[in-house]
Amino acid sequence: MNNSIEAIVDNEKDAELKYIGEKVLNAQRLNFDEGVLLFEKASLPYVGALANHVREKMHGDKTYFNRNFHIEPTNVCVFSCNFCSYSRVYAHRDEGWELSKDQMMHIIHKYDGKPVTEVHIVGGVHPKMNLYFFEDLLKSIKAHRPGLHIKGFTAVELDYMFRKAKLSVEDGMKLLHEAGLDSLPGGGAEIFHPEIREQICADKVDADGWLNIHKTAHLSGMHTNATMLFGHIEKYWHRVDHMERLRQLQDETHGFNTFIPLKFRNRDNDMSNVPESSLIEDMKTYAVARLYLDNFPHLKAYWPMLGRQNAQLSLSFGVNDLDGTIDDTTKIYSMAGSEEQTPALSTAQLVALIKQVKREPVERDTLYHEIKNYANDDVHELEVNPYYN
Ligand code: V47
Ligand code: SF4
Repeated sequence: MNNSIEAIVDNEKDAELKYIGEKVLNAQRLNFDEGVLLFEKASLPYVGALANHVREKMHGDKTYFNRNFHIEPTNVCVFSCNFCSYSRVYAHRDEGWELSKDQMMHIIHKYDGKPVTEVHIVGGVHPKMNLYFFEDLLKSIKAHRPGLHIKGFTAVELDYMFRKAKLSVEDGMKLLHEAGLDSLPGGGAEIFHPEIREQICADKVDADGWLNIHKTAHLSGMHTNATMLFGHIEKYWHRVDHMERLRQLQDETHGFNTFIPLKFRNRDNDMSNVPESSLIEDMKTYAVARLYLDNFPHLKAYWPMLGRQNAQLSLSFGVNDLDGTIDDTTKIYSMAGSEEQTPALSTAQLVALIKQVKREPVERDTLYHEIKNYANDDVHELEVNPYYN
């Protein structure tokens, strides 16, 4: 039997899906309706094979990860996103935490001499932690460790900080960039379409505001990521609409590095009645994202949220990046019901996970410069049981 991707497309019985497959083989862009159709009609093996074809054409077997750590300045938040299990509203701020600059610098110092390349700073939106507080923090981090890449602040946090400081997005971004901010994480995007956004996170920055902040970062020479919170009350077309808006901005700026679909987890939040999506839906979402976002270089599965085994599986559905060896699994997911209770994966464990599924582990920096390829390293520390992990 011929299992080549050409034969898989050729054997597809549905004419529309076959046509989409031919477009993928010819590197032609999918349109909105084709994106929706893939979600609605394609079998998992079909969409997976197409996504894997694109993944291997772009990256071969390479699977990237980095060495990073997180700082979460506060979980106090002025907003009240219904899916969030993490924040404590400002009125109940005594139940939350707020780190001082010294406490955050203490965390930075803990990594002195360790081979981490990135700090990811993200948290709630605290009214007292303003633009100038973070400017000072960024300057102190860079003064202490200039080579550490600072990926920080979602567009939601930035929108609030800039508005409060009465600065334009351009001026606010310039100030933080000059203070040491190197790139933006992808959070806060959720689902852009107002029909859904108004139901799940009505009070924070809207789609145009989010996109404008990322556009401004791109135009000032910074790279950013983009997320999509999926598997709750949205329909397939909302996901495609979300990706369409990102694809259009990327055509303009080429500033996005990575797309990160985030699976909605339903524990301890105001959407606990909404069931979580199935593994099949999750894999399909990665695959369609790989096919639709033809101008995004990377697709990331965030393993603390997805679980290790499913993250391994995603590497056959278009994913080529597993985020990092996070030392302190971010609380936002453990509080929302992610099964990942173990606080960290060592580099050896992450390498082993990737090798188990016959991919090539590559340590990268934030901007995807290769630091080390582990293809020929013996993995001594195969702590992850291949049968029962
Ligand atoms: O925007 C909140 C999500 C995001 C839940 O850029 C939830 O490299 C699932 O954006 N279930 C913040 N998700 C985290 C984030 C991120 C994470 C890792 C890497 C990068 C990157 C960015 O967390 C929020 C929201 O979409 N989130 N609550 C929940 N219950
Ligand atoms: Fe605040 Fe972010 Fe949680 Fe929304 S998702 S309530 S903005 S911490």
